[in-house]
Amino acid sequence: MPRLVIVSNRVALPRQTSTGGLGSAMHAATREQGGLWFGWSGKLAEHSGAVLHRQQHEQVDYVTMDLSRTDHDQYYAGFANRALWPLFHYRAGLVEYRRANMEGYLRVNELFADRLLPLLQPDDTIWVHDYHLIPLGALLRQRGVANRIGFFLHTPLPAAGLLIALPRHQELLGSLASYHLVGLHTERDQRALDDYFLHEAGARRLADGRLQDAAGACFRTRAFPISIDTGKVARQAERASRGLKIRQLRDSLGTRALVIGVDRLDYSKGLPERFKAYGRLLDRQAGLRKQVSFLQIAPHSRDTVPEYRQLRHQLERSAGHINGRYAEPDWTPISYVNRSFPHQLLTGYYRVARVGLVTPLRDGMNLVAKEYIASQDALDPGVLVLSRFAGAAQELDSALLVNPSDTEEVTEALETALSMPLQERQRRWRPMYEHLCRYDVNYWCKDFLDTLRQQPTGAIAPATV
Ligand code: GDG
Repeated sequence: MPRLVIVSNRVALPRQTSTGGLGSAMHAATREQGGLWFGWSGKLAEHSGAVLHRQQHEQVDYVTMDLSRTDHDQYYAGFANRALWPLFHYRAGLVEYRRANMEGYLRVNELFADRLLPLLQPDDTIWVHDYHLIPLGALLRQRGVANRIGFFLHTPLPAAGLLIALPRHQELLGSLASYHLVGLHTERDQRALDDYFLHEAGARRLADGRLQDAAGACFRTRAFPISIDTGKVARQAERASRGLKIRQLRDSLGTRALVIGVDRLDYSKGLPERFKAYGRLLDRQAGLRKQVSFLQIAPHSRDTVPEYRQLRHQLERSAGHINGRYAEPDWTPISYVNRSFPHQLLTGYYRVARVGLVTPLRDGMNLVAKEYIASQDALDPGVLVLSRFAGAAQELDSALLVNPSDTEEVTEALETALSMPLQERQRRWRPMYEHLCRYDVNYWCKDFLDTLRQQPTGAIAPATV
């Protein structure tokens, strides 16, 4: 089997706790067939890419490079996280476009291409991940790489009408045509990309369903909903639930129901709206006070981006306000924790929680929703309250689906979840769990890579990025 080369902004090194969704999925892929994983080390140095750090574990070579402060600020904090991330999450008002940042983004993508090139072998299958590295495929083609290259976008993709607001969108998004396969989480995201190419970039649809851009490059787009290692999460949760920490949590709850939220601290996750809905619940249902506790775990992320710092302060105020208003000496309504926990412990918390509250304003997929389902006890499962705007809602359709901006709707869903009889909880949970057992992360990887390896090679026009 050809070697698999994974390229992503960050590399989840072995034995490192990662709070991103990509890490867990990729370990599963590389474990199977071995290969190379290339990316940024997460560290800063005087010069970008001056040395490559190498590590080998099981069958995988991990190769990373440092970035200079300027490259980091322009490529990562600037263009990727202040222009592309908000745009792709439908938050046009938060987009901060600066030409220097876009140039930094292209420069770092060039550096990725230059440093990766000597590490490649002719029959490698290359899999590039996420919005940080959109132009990488085209830049590798310019350097003569003819291998099969696939790209997977982990964020949503908004409608073409919004995408064209990005200066130089043709250059950026048009470069996707250099991949053989472009994967997205949902059919809605795929439609958005197809529409963009067909209506804004002069592409046409070929008889075999692929797209051909104006320069003649042919590529396939398709939805591949990412998933989790369902069996592993279920086993972890079962084991964790017998551990000391989880027994202590159960004891401290007594008969109170636990509502849990677990998210990277990010404005796409709808946390202020969620806190508001929980506050409204306590306001409307005085009888529920002291009967329910909300645990929100939200490890910090992207602290160098101003919007994330503002969000932190907003949430601290909001949690403080709710606790100040409703807490009793023997009851804290919200426990708001900004630390990261070992994953196994997290699955134990999911299992104790009567309600999983997952209400992003937009989310490519949302693995927490899937982990919550996988962690439940079949005899006494909890209820998932899930935003319609998470990609996961396409599959987890027997959850209580809500519009996260509709405070009343989220509050009502919480009420329904907290009073749901056992039979209905089981009836809703079972099909979602069975779906996740069948469509787990291994299925996702295999499906993407099989599809990539089936794509015809050749007819890839040199790209113009
Ligand atoms: C992006 C897209 C897409 C969270 N807190 C802790 C912790 N986590 C783990 C969760 C889960 C992962 O992080 C988060 O994944 P999500 O999918 O929920 O969200 P993003 O990080 O935004 O991921 C998303 C994903 O990529 C994959 O394509 O689904 O839409 O935005 O696995 O359990 N893990 C540990 N401690 C924590 O405190 N160990």
